[in-house]
Amino acid sequence: MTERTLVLIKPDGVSRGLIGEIIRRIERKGLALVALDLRNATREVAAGHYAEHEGKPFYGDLLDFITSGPVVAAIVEGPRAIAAWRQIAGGTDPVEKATPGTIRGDFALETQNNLVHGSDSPESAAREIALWFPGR
Ligand code: RTP
Ligand code: MG
Repeated sequence: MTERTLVLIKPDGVSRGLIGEIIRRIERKGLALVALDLRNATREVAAGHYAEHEGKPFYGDLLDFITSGPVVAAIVEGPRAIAAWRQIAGGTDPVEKATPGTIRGDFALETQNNLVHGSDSPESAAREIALWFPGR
């Protein structure tokens, strides 16, 4: 079943020059890019995006981080795209959870600065796509 997911390359991924590397892995897996945009997230979009984490100890730092520089926002499509992208990205903690061969496992060291985001369910994907790409 074809599915859509919202992918972000976070500010650390952009500033470290990893856009090409990350896009390459999306395409190599066989997933399709159906929208792609470099932009600065507003505080409002960032807060909407991470609403589920409001109140957690890392929430303020997370909003500061995600608005600290440009991000790449993308809609990625394919069979089981949500799980497929999370497989490529690797677990949230790049050392304890992400395995070598994943984006986080290969290129990241810290849980906050873990390079990429992917929607975690069809409901999250629909909400996040509407937030980042209204009308898409
Ligand atoms: P994401 O939403 O960014 O795809 O990552 P995820 O599902 O793997 O992780 P999630 O639990 O949704 O956390 C969202 C992002 O918040 C930062 N975080 N920091 N310092 C901490 O303990 C902590 N925990 C999470 C990470 O940037 C994580 O990706
Ligand atoms: Mg998440």
